[in-house]
Amino acid sequence: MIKHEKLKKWVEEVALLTTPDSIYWCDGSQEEYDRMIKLMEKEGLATPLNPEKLPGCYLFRSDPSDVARVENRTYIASKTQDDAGPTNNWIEPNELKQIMKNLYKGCMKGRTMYVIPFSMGPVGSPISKIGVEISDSPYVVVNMHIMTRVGKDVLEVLGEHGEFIPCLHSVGKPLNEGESDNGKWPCAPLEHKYISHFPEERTIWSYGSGYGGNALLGKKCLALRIASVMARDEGWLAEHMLILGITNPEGKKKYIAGAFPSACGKTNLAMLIPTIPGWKVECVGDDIAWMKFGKDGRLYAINPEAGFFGVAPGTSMESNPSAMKTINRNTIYTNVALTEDGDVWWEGIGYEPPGKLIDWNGKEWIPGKSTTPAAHPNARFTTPARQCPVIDPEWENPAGVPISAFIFGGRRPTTIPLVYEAFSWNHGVFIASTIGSEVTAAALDLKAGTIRRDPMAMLPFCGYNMGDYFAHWINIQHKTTPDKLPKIFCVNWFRKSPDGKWLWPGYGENSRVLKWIFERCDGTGEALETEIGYLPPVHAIDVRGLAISNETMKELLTVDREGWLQEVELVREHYRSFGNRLPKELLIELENLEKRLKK
Ligand code: SAT
Ligand code: MN
Repeated sequence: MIKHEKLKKWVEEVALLTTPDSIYWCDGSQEEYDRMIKLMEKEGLATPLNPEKLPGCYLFRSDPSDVARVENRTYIASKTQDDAGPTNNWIEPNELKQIMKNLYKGCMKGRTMYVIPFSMGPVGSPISKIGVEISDSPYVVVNMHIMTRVGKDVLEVLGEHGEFIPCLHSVGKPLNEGESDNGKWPCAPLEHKYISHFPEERTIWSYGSGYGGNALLGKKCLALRIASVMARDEGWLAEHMLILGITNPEGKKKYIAGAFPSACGKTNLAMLIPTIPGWKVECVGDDIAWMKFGKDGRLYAINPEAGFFGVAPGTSMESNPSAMKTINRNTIYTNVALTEDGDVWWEGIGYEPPGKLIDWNGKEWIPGKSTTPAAHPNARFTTPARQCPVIDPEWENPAGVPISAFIFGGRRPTTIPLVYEAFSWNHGVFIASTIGSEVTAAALDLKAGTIRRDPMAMLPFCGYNMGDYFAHWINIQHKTTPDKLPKIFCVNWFRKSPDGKWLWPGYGENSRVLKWIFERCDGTGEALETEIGYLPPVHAIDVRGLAISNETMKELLTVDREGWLQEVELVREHYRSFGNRLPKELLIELENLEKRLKK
């Protein structure tokens, strides 16, 4: 029985507002998972895949209007707009609640209301947080089973008075008497979609979308937007970062956390297979890191998630063999293409389609003839982290893993070297606040060549004013002594030559850069002091066995003074948008960089 009065009352209130046909409390069991899948199979929403090839795997096709997070419908409804800051959408919280209550009224009619108690992080870890998601989507239930820890033991930890984050979700598609979804993914039109966060109340309200980060509220909504606010108030870090462990041939191990804007191969890096003999990389997490200082003054990280919600297109035995070996069983596929023998296929899977396909829209797709992508570019797999062949043995350690280094990167064809190290914590925060990717011609609203800045890769995920977030990063160093802080590095796998060719091979070869980072943390790596930070001399990057010329390495590792002076101007412009909330420490770093470059 539910002992938590506040939770019971909230569930009753929501039921009164949304009028579901029934209420169901999730227990997180395999039996429950299987039952939900069967239910959706019957509704025509889940397609079982070939059990010989992909045991326990199912395919879902979402509505074409509901295929990704909707940033322009995502709100940080803090009491004042200034607290949400210049990078977030804002509506006054009472006004937004009124709008949403009108939408929620009767919205679960004809559906079951699922109550999903979940833990972000190992159940009972001092770094973990508990959430309860109410949702009318069984698709959400099964995905939450994989992505978080769902079930009875969570309610036990919660006890009678434990703290939880209420997460309310509806697909926004009530059913009339006798009506069913009949194979059609339920969701509301775009103008009715709201992904809302109330940071002071630590509450999430989502309406109208069934997809990914809009609906699996533990992920971006709780573990980043709400958690970033909690982290600010409580003195820790909730970051959009992968966590990996790297072991040298002598068996010495260090953990690294890294932030990259989307489309930089974060999941690939998290599961990288080193090309340098004797080195090993293991994965703690591919998307989110929660970090607190331990008693020893070091920063400890947990992965609050239990699964990977990864982009399928581009994932192949070449780009990410570990991911491919993770997703061959017990995996939910959304918006990939289906082969005639019940297998999956997507663009960039590494081989030609074996024949006719059914595309992500459910239509016939003929190789060589069809001109649209067979899989949606944001098609996803939801897969248990424990299945990953390179999952780190410590990945569920409730105490977390000690972080030695932070790496920040983006897609920058020019200027930014392959790797360099910050002079100090403040300098590292400065670098992190300026990362971004060059916009390709494909993004319609921005000029090609423009850099879309994505500070700490947190632009869509920071639950408060980004200027204050920078200040939090500056301040957190005082929780420990400088020698205990992670060292901060900037990496760039995406440099191009003037004729447009990649200068660095990337993928497993990135281990060569990780090796230097490891050595720097170990006190053995060589570095040159330059205007922009500590750069490895060419011979300090181990390129044995790699066909790369000395000239190319030099190009990757020299300071392009002209480019950097332009960069200073671009950063100045970027900083202007934060007004007087920008910490003065960052402006000082910018000025010092300019002075060094002009000397
Ligand atoms: O849809 S999610 O937000 O969960 C994934 C992503 O956009 O990174
Ligand atoms: Mn992400």
